[in-house]
Formats: sequence, structure tokens, C-alpha cells
Amino acid sequence: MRVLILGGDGYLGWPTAMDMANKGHEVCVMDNYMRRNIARETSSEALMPNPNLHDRADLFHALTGKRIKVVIGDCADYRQLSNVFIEFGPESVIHYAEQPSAPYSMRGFDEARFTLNNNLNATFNLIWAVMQHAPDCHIVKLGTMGEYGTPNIDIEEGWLDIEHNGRKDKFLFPRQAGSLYHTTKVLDTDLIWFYVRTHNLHVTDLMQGPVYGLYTAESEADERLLPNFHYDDIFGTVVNRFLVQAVAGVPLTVYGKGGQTRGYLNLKDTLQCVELAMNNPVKPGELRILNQFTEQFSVNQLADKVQRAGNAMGLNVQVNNIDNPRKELEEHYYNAKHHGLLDMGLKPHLMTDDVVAQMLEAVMKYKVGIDRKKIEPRVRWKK
Ligand code: USQ
Repeated sequence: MRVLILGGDGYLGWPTAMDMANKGHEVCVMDNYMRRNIARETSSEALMPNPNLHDRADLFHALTGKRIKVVIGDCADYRQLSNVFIEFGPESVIHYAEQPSAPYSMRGFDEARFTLNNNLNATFNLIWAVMQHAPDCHIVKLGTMGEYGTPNIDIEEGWLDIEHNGRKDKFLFPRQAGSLYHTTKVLDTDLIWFYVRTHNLHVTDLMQGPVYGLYTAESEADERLLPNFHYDDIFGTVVNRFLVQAVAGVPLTVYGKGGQTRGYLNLKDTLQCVELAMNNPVKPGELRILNQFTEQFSVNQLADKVQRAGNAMGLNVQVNNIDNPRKELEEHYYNAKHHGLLDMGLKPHLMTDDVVAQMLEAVMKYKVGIDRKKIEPRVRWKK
């Protein structure tokens, strides 16, 4: 299949590109280096060295004989995206091309406006590029579990059956996000659902929880192929941050009471989920929504896991409940359904003590590069 990966330089985009190319697909990645630029502007660079996309693709070719086509371009610019569609003719497109950081989106007016414009324009342009140049192309779009927020009822997979005044209908599950970034994903969903209803697009929306981990099959074989592994407060997700903190001897930064519960998944499982969605496209006029995570944990449970595994390795891991920079519920009900991907064949890599220990060992190899200034939260939600 010809697979176009938008946001192909990212933490998820690059491993997905290698995985797809290794499985025999013809892969093109498009990226404008937005994350690299924001990381430089905000002193949030990744832990491991990150060769640019051309160099990574050359290295991947030298190691595997397989090619990944690289386009440095901006999906929020319709002309650029349109040209890629015309030249490459994708049969599937995987849409990661968004500003993915909740804290960055809450930093101030410029960052909020950029996140809103970038994310909505990229999605809107993708919809139009598909309609104009590749109407049969299946869109696999990365949504986020954060769109649902933390409601006091069970979270269904995308949709909710409602009975009201004796009549029944099915609607998108209510969304109430906790950051401007997450809100742009809600707006994406509405935009996509509108065009699916009216223009027969076919779309799978993967509602993903926070991802953790460093290695996939390709980077296990050669570490120069590692993804951008962040541990800063802007791009680092909580598990990756805790791993680095444990190795650096910094007490784990549990925000507030630590009862915040989310659905988590291993980077390896993101690849499986995206592949399952791509290989099982939906019919035109259908929006399939799948909740993409494998296990639910509170922040306190995650801290316990990292502390236990770290201490067993002699790291003396401390945990510190610090003032929560975010506005979010710190104790709440959370029960999110996630059957769809399991039914399609997902084989989860769960967060066992061994898995945590392996990740800690991997981070230890890069300990010398840890910059402690990147760890403390620098962005506060206005309360
Ligand atoms: N947290 C801490 N300590 C930290 C960092 C985070 O307690 O040092 C807490 C946060 O307050 C939050 C939870 O851990 O309650 C998860 O935070 P996170 O930074 O790992 O995840 P989040 O900001 O929600 O965003 C990340 C990705 C985003 C993706 C989302 C999935 O950056 O792109 O959409 O995970 S979800 O969280 O399900 O919305």
C-alpha cells in the first residue's frame, strides 16, 4: 500500500514509518520540523541525538535496503499538502501532524493561537486533499483519550446511545477537554465527522492515551533509529519523564494528589494499533472511533511502579507530590472501554516490572545527557 505519514519526524511518526516500510509498504513521510523548532525555542530538546529526517531515512536504507520518501513541508499549507497527494497518490494516510503538547498550548496567547491554527488547518487541509486528489484514501487520524476528559460515567468508544423523552439516537460521546491542545482534537473530530457525513470520507479516529517507551523492533536493532524521546515538561509524557527522573536522582514529579487516571500504552502497541486500523479500513461514509490504550493507571500507581523497579536496580527513587501546574481533577472516576482494537487482534505489551526495568536500563545509557533544568514544570494553567 502507498502510505502517507503526516508528522513523520515525531515520537510516533518515525517509528510508524520504519514499521510500515519494513512490512513492505511504500512509505512517504511529511513533516515541517515544528516539534524540533519548538523544542529549541523552549529548551526542551530530546534525550538522544536526533538525526534529521533525510539522514534517518538514509540510515534506515543503509541498514534495511528499504526506502522512506521524505518531504519537508507544512500540512497547514494546502498547496504543499496537495502537491504531496498529487505526486505520491496515497491509499492510506496516517495523520499525526499536530502540535501535540498540552502544556505548550497553555503557555500563552501565541502558543494557543499557533496550536489552534496549526492543528485545525492541518486536519482541514487533509480532508480537502483527500476529497480533491484521493477520494478512496482511508484516513487514520490520531485523536486522544483526553478529548473525553474525566466524566463521572463510563467512557464508551467514541459514541453514546441516548434515550431522551422516549426516543433514542446515537451521538458522539460528550467531549470536555482539559487543555487547548486537547480541545483542538475535539474540534478535529467535529470537522471530520461533518465531512464523513456529508462527503463520504472514510476515517478511523484512534483515541490514544499517553504513550511510553523508547524501543521498537527497528531501534532495538540500531539505536541510531531511536525516536525523539522527551522528558521535559513540554513534550515528555508522564511515564517517560518518571523514567528519566528516576535515573537522574530527581524525585518523581507527581502533580497534586496523583489520583489522575489515564489509559496508557507502549510505543510498540501504537504501531500495532495503527497497522490494525490501516489494514481494516472502514466503508465510505463511516467514522470508526477506537479507544487506543491497554491499561489504566493513576499517576500515583505509575510513580509506585517506577520507584519499585528503580529501587530494585539500586537507584533509590524518591516520589514528590508537587503543586499541580494544571487544572484537572486529581481524584475522579475513570472507566474507559477499549475493546475495539483488542477484538481486531491487538496483543498488548503491558507495563510489567520487567518492562519498566528495561526502560530504566535504556535511559541509564544516556544519563550523561540529562539536563535537570528541563524537568521542573514551567507552564501553569491559569486557575
Ligand atoms: N503528570 C504528572 N507529572 C508529570 C507529568 C504529568 O503528574 O511530571 C500528570 C498530568 O498532570 C496528567 C497525566 O500525568 O494528569 C498525564 O500527563 P501527560 O503529560 O503524560 O499527558 P498529556 O498532557 O495528557 O498529553 C499526552 C500527549 C498528548 C496525548 C495525550 C493522551 O502529550 O499528545 O494526546 O497524552 S491523553 O492524556 O489520554 O489525552
